Amino acid sequence: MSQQTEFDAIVVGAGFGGIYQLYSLLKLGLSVRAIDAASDVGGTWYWNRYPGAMSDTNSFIYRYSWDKEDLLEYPWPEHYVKQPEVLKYLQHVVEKHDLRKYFLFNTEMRSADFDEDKNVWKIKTKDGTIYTARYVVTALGLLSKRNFPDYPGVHSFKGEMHHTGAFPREYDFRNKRVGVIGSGSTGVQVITALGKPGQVKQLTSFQRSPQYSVPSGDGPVSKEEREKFNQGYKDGSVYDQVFNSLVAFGFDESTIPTFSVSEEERQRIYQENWDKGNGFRFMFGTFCDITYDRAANDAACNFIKSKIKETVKDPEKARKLLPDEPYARRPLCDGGYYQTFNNDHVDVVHLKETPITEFNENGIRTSDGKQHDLDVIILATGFDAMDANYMRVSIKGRNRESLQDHWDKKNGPSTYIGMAVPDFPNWFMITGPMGAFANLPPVIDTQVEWITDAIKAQMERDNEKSVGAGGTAEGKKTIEASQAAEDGWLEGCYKLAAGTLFTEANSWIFGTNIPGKRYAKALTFFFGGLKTYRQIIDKEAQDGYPGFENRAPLAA
Ligand code: FAD
Ligand code: NA7
Repeated sequence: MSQQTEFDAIVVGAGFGGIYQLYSLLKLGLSVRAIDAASDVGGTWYWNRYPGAMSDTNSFIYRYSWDKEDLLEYPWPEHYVKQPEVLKYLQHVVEKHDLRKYFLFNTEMRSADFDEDKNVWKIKTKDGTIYTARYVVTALGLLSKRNFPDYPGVHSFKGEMHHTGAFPREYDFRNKRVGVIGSGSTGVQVITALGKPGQVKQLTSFQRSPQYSVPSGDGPVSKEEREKFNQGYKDGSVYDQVFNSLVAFGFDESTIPTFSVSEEERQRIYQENWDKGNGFRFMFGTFCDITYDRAANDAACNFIKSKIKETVKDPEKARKLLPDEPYARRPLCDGGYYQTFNNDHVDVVHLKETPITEFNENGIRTSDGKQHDLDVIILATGFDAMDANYMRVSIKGRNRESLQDHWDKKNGPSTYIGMAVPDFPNWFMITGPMGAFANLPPVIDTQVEWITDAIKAQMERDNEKSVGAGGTAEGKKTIEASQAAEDGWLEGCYKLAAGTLFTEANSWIFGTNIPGKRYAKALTFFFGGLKTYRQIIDKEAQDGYPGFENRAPLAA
């Protein structure tokens, strides 16, 4: 029997976003498949298996909000979930809801073309198969295109070299000299894990920009703590707080300006949050102005720097680890990163002082002429984020215009409410550009539920008698964002971002981490917070989708 290729909807991606979207569209009665280039579900947590890989959102809210039974019963023994646990959790959700049969793995989308005559999308995959669907939802993730450094001789290294985003499942570095390039969230996790005694013979961090990292506050969750969280899930207070907050990290953001309190009180507040742990808590839970007021930012930086100096015993290592930029990237937290450098077998090379000049057979040479012999090089060099996952496939909407052409006109990625693009009918994105900057599972839940409602509303508008038969698109109208709506959203996003210090740091958030990136310095998030984001998109739905148009097929 030939394989079915016509569906009501195709979901691309099998991470948090793709799994929930598949589940939700199936519940609507649609015929759906979810495809992924990977060989199993998990997304981020399928690919990122490096030592120390974990979430830096607290466990109680790094999960779906919609499966109440799982919220109460699914185990999370520590305050942060580690990669194998998140992967297992997502696999569990898939099994529990009997979703596995709707996935097509090892199935990479290479192109998507909108057929205006029939109002259907044609998705071509790596093996040449063409799937037809009325609706497409892309959940490609914002951090899945890996960034590789381009040093002279990079391919001549004879040892093992792994990017953290595609790490081998089995490794043993116990007698190996390991170099880690990168000290963002991932580098900090790798170094903290491998720097512990007995993990490797020697560990060298090749660090270009030292970062501000605060303790995570990880540790076992006691029975009493779990009961308290469960009570919060039951009475609704946990998600009431999360969905009505700015960054959705499970704590109340501060409303106090840094210099409205005495120096003594300021230090007390920093210390209190340092002791509680979590990067987002430190950045947003201490004072309200760290991300936009330079003096407030400096004060927070000074507190963290004092902790680095206090923790790292070797003054030369401590000097190298001190950041010299504002505290304005996605905030980091760790389980003993700075302490790791007190181990004799762990060292740091500051690449701004002695840049890498070449990779060679035996390792890495730096500009001071020093040869660093290595057995393993770990590239914790991050991702070409956000729009990159869309740029590497060909997506063509109305008039055969590509998404890239559309974004070129704006000199950067643009969407309406982070989920739709004009002239790309019946096509929605999860975690696309210009969505809310916040803890992602609650953002994903928000977007999936909104997209599902929008599709349902469109089907009701078309007065469809039956769905689920596959290939039901012909004659039906589309739902697509209007150009005016996208323009307005973009303008609002830029206004919101104008005041933030985040624009000053080189990071994936603005695409400034990738040399020569097409849309460098372009905005990629809505910085107004999850609460406001939800209010705006709820109103869009309640008002009958005024930012969207409905168009009949040309051949109708
Ligand atoms: P992903 O999980 O990235 O899944 C996208 C999937 O799409 C991938 O499996 C990919 O193979 C597939 N795909 C992409 N393109 C194609 C294509 N063309 N064809 C077929 N398949 C395709 N976020 C937080 O909020 N808190 C955290 O603590 C946190 N920690 C993180 C730690 C790490 C190491 C990383 C890398 C990210 C972290 N994130 C965190 C972000 C994380 O990506 C999100 O929390 C979440 O997992 C995103 O889910 P998703 O479904 O949107 O995308
Ligand atoms: P990040 O945060 O982009 O960090 C990448 C790191 O790699 C960062 O320290 C970079 O230094 C460094 N880097 C990148 N290219 C090079 C080259 N060519 N040479 C030396 N060093 C380099 O990625 P992560 O994976 O850590 O985290 C991404 C997100 O995943 C994170 O925010 C969480 O949401 C999870 P730089 O700072 O550019 O000087």
